[in-house]
Amino acid sequence: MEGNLFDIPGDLEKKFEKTISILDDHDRFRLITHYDADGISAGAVLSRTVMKYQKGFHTTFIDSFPEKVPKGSPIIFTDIGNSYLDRISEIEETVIVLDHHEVRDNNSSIPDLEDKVFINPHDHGIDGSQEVSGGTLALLLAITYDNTNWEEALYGLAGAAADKQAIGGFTGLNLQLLEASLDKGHLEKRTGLFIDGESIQNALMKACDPYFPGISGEKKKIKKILEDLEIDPDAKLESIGLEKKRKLNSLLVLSLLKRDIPVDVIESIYGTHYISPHDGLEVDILYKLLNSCARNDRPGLGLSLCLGDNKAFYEAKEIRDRYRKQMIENLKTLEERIEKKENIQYFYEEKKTRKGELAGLGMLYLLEQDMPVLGLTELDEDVDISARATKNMVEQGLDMGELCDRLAERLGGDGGGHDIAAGATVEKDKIDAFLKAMDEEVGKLLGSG
Ligand SMILES: [Mn+2]
Repeated sequence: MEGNLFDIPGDLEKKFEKTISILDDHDRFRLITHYDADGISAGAVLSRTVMKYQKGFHTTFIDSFPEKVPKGSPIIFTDIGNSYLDRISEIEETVIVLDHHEVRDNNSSIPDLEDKVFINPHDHGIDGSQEVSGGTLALLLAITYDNTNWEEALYGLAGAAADKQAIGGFTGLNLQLLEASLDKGHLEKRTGLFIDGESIQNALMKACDPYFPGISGEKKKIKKILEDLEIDPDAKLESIGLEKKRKLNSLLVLSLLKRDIPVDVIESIYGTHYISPHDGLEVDILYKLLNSCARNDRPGLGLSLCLGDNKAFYEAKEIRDRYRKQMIENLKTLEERIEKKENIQYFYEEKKTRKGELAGLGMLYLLEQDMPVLGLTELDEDVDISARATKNMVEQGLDMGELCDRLAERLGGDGGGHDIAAGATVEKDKIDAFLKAMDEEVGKLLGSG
């Protein structure tokens, strides 16, 4: 191993050393990873790594503690585990946990065990919510294990991007890993719009993140725009000249400015792309593919494509295209479906799994910027709620996670999450009371009520 690759705290380095000796001492591993894009990314980095050393592995995806803990080989948990350290301590097998999630009720009671390694960046002064993800922790382990593993950079950083750690640029450990990958030639840079498709017309038809109101998915409008700018609709995005690129960019920026979308969101439609010279895949596209796989209950497909399965890659692409098409259809009608109270806006959405993303994209690119949005899905007995705010609201003191937690609990439901993105569940006959209370609380905080 290469020691002191990065400026990581000594006690963290010791944990990596212990992990590496476990990797060296065994030739079969159970990899258990989180059921989301960052989890797939972490699982991919470690699966690819152990495969290189002819070690056996079996990778599974979970979103809560496994009902049956596998026996017979050391277990490596990635992107999940910090909430279960007490139960993990009781597992007979050797266990390594690489998880960046912060656990509020601290785990200081967890003893140091000979055959367990718990790697949590928060224990070492590293902000796991911003500076390192499951994928990049796995990458750090892979390159610490063997300095030739830098080609894993694409897969690791995709996880960090999926966990929204690339917004405004990577920072901390993520940034160190990115810069080293660029230095070593395992990633390359280009700048451009964060839209992609077989042609420029196709990319705009499918642009849902970023979403351009009145343009995305509007064939006639797109044709007209491209004609006016004298851009061949069938041309590849990379091949149009700089001048035309600039004009197209300003036009898209304008479509968002008209909606009072904040500058930092508008700036995020264009930026640096990081491409792997090994397979031409870029971080931005890979993480979006992995997101689509996870959201369609196909994390295994995401892992397969990372392991180099071309068929899996095309299938994931199809799933993502289908998803983008549906999301655009939903975004197009979102404004008509929005209902408003004095201080909040909300909408009903049939598909539970879609409403969070829809609320998030709507809040970013489309909806009124002075009230948070709630997406509601009616289930058998409950209403499931996804709440999204803007950065600006959070800066004014709004904490949707705290509100969802407190207001739902008061009504016998439960909720929680982050300041900017949160969720709750309440019984159907409590939803009116929940919305009313939310409206009042938001009004108090944002002072518009
Ligand atoms: Mn994660």
